[in-house]
Amino acid sequence: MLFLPLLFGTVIEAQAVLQGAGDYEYSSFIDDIFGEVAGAEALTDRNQQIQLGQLSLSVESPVSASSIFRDNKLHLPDNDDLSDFTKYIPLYSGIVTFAHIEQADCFFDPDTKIDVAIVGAPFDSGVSYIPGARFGPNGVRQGSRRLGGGLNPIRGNTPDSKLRKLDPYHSGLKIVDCGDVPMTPFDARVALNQLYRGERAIHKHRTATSHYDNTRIISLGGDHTTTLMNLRSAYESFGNDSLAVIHFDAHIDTWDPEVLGGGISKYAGLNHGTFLHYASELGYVAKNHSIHVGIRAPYITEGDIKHDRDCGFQKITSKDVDILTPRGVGRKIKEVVGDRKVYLTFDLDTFDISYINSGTLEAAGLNSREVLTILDELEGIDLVGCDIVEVNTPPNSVGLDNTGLLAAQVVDSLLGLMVVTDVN
Ligand SMILES: [Mn+2]
Repeated sequence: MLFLPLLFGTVIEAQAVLQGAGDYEYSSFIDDIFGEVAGAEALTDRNQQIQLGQLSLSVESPVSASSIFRDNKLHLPDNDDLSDFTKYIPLYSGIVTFAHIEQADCFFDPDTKIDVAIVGAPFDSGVSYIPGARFGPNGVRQGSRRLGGGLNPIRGNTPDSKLRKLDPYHSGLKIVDCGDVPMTPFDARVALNQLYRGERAIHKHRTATSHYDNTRIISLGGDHTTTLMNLRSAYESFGNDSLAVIHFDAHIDTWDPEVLGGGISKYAGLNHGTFLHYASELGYVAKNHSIHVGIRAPYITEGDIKHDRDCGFQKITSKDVDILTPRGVGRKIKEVVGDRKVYLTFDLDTFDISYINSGTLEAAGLNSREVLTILDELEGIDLVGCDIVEVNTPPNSVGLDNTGLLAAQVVDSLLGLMVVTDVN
């Protein structure tokens, strides 16, 4: 009981300043909640008393908490009135979609117009080290609950950036959450084909207001093997021309299947460290216009360096970020991709081990500001598809919340990059 009168005393002091200064009606936050705390006359008298030193802000204050509640009874709505349910929805409540965007039936209702679709790829049967990314789509959505609206003071790198003025969630584009592609955990070959067919079905939707004819996809992984299917569907849907691939990762992921897979079987050869070898071989990767960012994991054989170059990739290591600066890294990436159509794939292990849980953690990684600055520097690229992968958020895992939250923040940036070129 000691604190409430002091709190209200402070409010009344603030009110005295405003009343003294002007000739407008003033309603305080407390007034809005409890009704008028005290009559205007009583307040004026009391303020004068305080200013003259005749009244101190003590527990003997005539405006006590009990008198406030007694004089300002709560008036609840009618028993059958639910109109206030739509006025304020807590961000931690409700059925969870990415950033509270609407859910759509992307697979069985081909007539729905969609500009950007978010879809989960819950799969981790291609991991060489730590499984758990099958829970990634759910982890990203849980981590995205505070997103979904409003301008962001750090979106965009400069005050005159278009991103700085962008609220991607209310830009006029139709952005939906498709839920997840149901990928069987028991046969990776079938599961990856399910993902391909799911993405193909989404890509076939027409757009609502976007200047692209086909729906663009942001995929939530899932281990990095899933990117091969994302790339395949994007490549086929956007002109059958190779895509400039921006690959954020601690690892090169172009390993020869004979090297990472051991030549045991063809099935074993396709995994989260070899998918870019296959993507390159299949012609999805625009050679000389594709780049790795954040590389730092050891090579497996000496031949890996040449093989990686043959797959068409340049690279920026994690230490290069110190030399080039994050904005310099962004400029370098833009130089490399030019005006080609771009696919961006983001392995969460780009971040340092101190931030996240992922499939193959590596020390000496990037921090969250560096990543967000690099991504925003890519403003203007022709981004036709992207994904976040290796989001390890299995039940009871350490660091689960931060992992999902950081992954969601990356998706938020990717969404900004997709939307910014599509609005005036
Ligand atoms: Mn990877």
